[in-house]
Amino acid sequence: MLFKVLLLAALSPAIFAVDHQIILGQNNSLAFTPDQVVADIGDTLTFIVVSRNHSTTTTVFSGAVCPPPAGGVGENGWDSGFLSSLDGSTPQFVYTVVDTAPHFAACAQAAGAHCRAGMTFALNPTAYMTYDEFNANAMAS
Ligand SMILES: [Cu+2]
Repeated sequence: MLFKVLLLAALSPAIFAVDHQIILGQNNSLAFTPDQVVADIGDTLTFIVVSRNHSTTTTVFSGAVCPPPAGGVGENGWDSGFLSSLDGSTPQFVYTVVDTAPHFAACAQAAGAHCRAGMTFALNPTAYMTYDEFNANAMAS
């Protein structure tokens, strides 16, 4: 029995990994839908651009939030680069969660204009680093 429990624990990231789909530009909006996700190590985030041309790029929680810098920031951060759906496609970017730290991201388009309009996203926000505070920081940056 103990062996089975340990085996299950060892295999669980692969068995129970969840793919979280996040839409960029739903209904032509400047938004990530949903705007925040709680995920475990091994889960994936699949960002899907459905209108215009956007990116998902990690940035700082406060201060110079917008625009997020090319390459993203933070340990285990990410940068999809610009993904255009202007040709009718729905390009995707997949990020595999590798830690439990909070990560904050935004769209890098238009020199930060999308970011300042609230096109922001949080992975594993905390009670002290909430999505709402991050988004307020972005809109004020
Ligand atoms: Cu954008």
